[in-house]
Amino acid sequence: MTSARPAPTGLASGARRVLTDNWTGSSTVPAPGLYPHQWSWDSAFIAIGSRHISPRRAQRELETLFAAQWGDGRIPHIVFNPAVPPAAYFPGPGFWRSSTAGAAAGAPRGVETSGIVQPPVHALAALLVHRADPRSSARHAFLARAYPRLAAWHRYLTGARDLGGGGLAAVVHPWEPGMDNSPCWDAPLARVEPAPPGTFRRADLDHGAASDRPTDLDYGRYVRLAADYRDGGYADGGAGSAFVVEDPGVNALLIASEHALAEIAALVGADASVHRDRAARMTAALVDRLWDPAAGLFLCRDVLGGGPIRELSAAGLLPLLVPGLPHGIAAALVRTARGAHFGLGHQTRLVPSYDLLGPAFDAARYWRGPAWFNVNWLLERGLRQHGQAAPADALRAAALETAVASGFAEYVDPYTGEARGTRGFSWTAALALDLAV
Ligand code: 9YW
Repeated sequence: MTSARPAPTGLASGARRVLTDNWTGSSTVPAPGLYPHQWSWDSAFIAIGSRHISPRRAQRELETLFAAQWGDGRIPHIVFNPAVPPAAYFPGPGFWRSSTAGAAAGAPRGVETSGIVQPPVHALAALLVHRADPRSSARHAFLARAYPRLAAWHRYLTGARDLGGGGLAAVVHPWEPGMDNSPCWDAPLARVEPAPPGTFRRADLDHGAASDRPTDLDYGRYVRLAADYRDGGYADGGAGSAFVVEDPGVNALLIASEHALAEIAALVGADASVHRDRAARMTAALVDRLWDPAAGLFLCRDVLGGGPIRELSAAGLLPLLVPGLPHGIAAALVRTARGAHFGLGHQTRLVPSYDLLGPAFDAARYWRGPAWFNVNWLLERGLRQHGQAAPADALRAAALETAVASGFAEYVDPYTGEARGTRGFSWTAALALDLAV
């Protein structure tokens, strides 16, 4: 318990019910219907919560994901469940064709996956899962088996994905940073010729209001980028990529996970210093390449367009999670979070995904304004890490109340807390449970 206030009534039982209903026997779906397979960063957040229900189940959640890792180290953003009908989700296994199109990159043969990645929260999740029950973890050699997987994953991101050449990991698709239709992608995406509307069918609109979701034009561009990446054998660094961006959220999570990996290395008797050194180098690169003192925020960088993307996204606050962040920068981030653009502690109930004053702000539409529980969980942790106990306590209380009142919604209106997207969303339940215990 991090604060004296008790969790709202029904939180623990409701959260447990969501996680139990969404568990398939080997992993947890983000939400039945809308997302019927296993998603990468969802599983990391889910494991952080489900460790409080069953540490062994949380270990298995991550192990199922790790089993789908590619030979080049990438952990795919979706692991497909072969029992789910192909029409249930788009783009499904027939689109990505990982076992054949990804063969040169070492895609596994026995399981179908997507070919892109999501933010690397996994080492942090693995460490927290271990700590929930070190004896169970030791009995199953959980960390000893996870460590080489996680090390290869980070090597992929810091090697093949250093597409800007400045020591940060780049993303090659708007789905990779996990914030699909963030206004940060509008400018780089404008260069992408959309796939024609009649060439694919959006399954997501069977489950969600169109006004809460990305537009058809967005989807046309997502499909084009993914198809081009697939047709190039999922090779990185080729001339063909039309979207290459350095995102502060992805890199902050990578650095926080690199610190966790150093701890894991020490626990399994490996060399922790390589991870500490890499975390320090990446922290310097993050500040050097993405910190914008005038904005008081980290900005995304359009690697192909050659400069910072001047949109204020909650991803730019996530470096608060980085342990060695210079004090002056951490203090500026806290001021920005509490200022008029994000309204923490006064204007908003939870921190919005995007600038309240930004031209593209929309309180209902996905990553263009709504508040998400994973972002708020990360910020709560970051605030606490930088000695901001009072705003962290307030954010925690607001997240718990909103999680229950919204029926564990996928995302909410940042001002009112009104539920948006799907309900019974796994990471909302998992992270609320983690904040409550
Ligand atoms: C998609 C599963 C995923 C999340 C992403 C979120 C959304 C759409 O749902 O992506 O079809 O992959 O933007 O962060 O992992 O919950």
